[in-house]
Amino acid sequence: MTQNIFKVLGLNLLEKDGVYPSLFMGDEKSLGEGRKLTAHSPIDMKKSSVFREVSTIQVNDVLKKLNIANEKWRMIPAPKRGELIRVVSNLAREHKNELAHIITLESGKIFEEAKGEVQEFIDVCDFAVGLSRQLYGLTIASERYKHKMLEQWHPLGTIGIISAFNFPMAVWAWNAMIALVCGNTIVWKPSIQTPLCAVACHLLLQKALEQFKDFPKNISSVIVGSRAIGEVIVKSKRTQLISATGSVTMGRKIAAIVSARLGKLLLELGGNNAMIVTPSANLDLSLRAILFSAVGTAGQRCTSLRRLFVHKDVKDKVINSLVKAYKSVRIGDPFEKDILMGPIISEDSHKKMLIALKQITKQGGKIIYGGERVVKNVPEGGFYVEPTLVTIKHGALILQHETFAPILYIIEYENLEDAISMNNSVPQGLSSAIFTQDVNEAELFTSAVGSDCGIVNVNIGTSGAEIGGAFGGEKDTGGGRESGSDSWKSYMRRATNTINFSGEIPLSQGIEFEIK
Ligand code: UN1
Repeated sequence: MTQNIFKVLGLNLLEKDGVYPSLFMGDEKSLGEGRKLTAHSPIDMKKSSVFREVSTIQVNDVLKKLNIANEKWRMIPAPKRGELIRVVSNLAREHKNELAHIITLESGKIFEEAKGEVQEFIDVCDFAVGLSRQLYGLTIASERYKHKMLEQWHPLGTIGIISAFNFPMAVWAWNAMIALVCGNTIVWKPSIQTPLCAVACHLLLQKALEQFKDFPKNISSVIVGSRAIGEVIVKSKRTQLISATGSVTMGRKIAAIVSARLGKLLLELGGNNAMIVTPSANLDLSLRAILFSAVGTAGQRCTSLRRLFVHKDVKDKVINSLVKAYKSVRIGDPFEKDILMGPIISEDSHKKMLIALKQITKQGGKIIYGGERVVKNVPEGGFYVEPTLVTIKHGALILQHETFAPILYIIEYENLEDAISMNNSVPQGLSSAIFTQDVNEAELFTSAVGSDCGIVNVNIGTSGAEIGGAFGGEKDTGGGRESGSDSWKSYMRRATNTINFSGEIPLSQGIEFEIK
C-alpha cells in the first residue's frame, strides 16, 4: 500500500539499496550522502524507511531556489494560486485511504483517526481556496484633506515549516495551503519519524502542479533530515517565517535563533489541557468527550486531555464510569477495525511515561487504572500501553508537565472559580473545556476571567478542533495561530499606504514645516 501511493503519484521512489531520496525540490529529488536516518513503524518497530541526510550546502541551495521561485509565484494572482490548491484538495480526496495508510504506518494512530487527519488536510485546502479571494485589508479614514489610507497584504517570501510526528500531514497542510495561497514558497522539515507522509504530501502537490504549466515548479520542498537540517532552515535569513509545531523545549531553541535574527515566528507548542465537569453536566456526553480527548491518538495530540477537574458531588460517578470505559478500550494494531488505541510512538516515549508514573506515586497520586504495557493480542515490538487514570491533588508538580502519553489526572474541586484558577495554573495554554448546563458557568469559563487558553470549549472535549478556527495557544504554547480565521495574516506582510491627491503637501499632526 505504501509503495502503491507513490506509484499512483507517478514515481517508484525506492532507490537501489532501499534508500529513499531525502530532498525534494519542485519535481526534482536527490539522494543524500550523509548519515543514515531509519524510521521504524511504531506498530511493530520494523523498519519503515531509510533516508540519507543531505548536506547543509544543499539545504541552502534549496532555500535560494525557493526565494527565486517566489519572485514569480507572488505575481500570480491569488485566486489563480487557489486553483492549484483546489486540485490538491481533489487529489487528497481521491487518495484518502492511501494517505491515511501512510499516516497509520508511520505514526501508529488508528486508521479511522488517520482518515480524519486526511479530512483535515482536505478541509484546510477548501478553506484556502475560498481564502484566495479574500486576502483583503482595511481602508482607513485619513486626517488629511484629499488623502486616502489603506492596508495591503503581500506575500512574505519563503516559509519554513517544522512539524511533529503526531499530525504528520494535517499540520503541514494548515501551514502549506495557507502559505501558498498567500503567495509564499515553502520548505518543510518533517519529523524524522514520519518522513514518508511528508514525501507523499509533497508529491501530491507536484502532481497538482503538472496541470499548471505557467506556474513555477519550485514552490515546494521537503527535506528529510535531523535537527541539524532544521537548524540551517531556522537560521537562514532566506526563510521569512518559521512555523514550528512540537515541544516547548524545541520551541524555545527555535525562538532564540529566529529572534536573534529578528525573523518572524509562528509557534504551536505543547499543551496541558484540562476539562471541568460541573454538577449540572450531562455525564454521558462528558464521558464520551473525555474518552476521545484522553485516549484518542493514544494521548499524543497536543490537544489531548491531561487534567480533569471534577466537582466533588459527581466525582465518584464520573470515576466509576471512566474506569469502566477505560477497561473496554480495545488496544492493538491500529489498522484493525474496532481498535480504539494503537501504540505510542517509541520506546523513549514509553520510558517517559514510566518516569511520569513513578513521579505520580511519589507526589501522592494514585494510579486507579492502567499504566501497564500491553503485550497480549498486539503486534510484537510496538509499545502498547493501557490508558491510565490517576487521582491526584492540585499542587502536585507533575501536573505542570505535559507527558505525551495517555495519562489522565483526575482532581476534585468544590467551587468553579477554584477549578478555573487550577485550569490556568500551568505554564501551557492550548486547549480547555467545560461540561455544564448552566449558562452562567459556561459564560464565566469563556470570559476574560475564565480559561486563559487559545481554545476554550463548552460541552465539547479539548481535542478535535475544526480547521475554520484559529488554532494555537497562549503562554508556553507559543502564541501562534495556524489554520483558519485570520491566521493567514501571519503568512503575509502588511503595507500601510497613504495616497495624497490634494495637490498640496499637508503634514499629519498639523505640523507646519515651511521654508520662509
Ligand atoms: C496537534 O496535535 O498538533 O484539534 C494538532 C485537534 C486536531 C489537531 C491537533 N484538529 O486535536
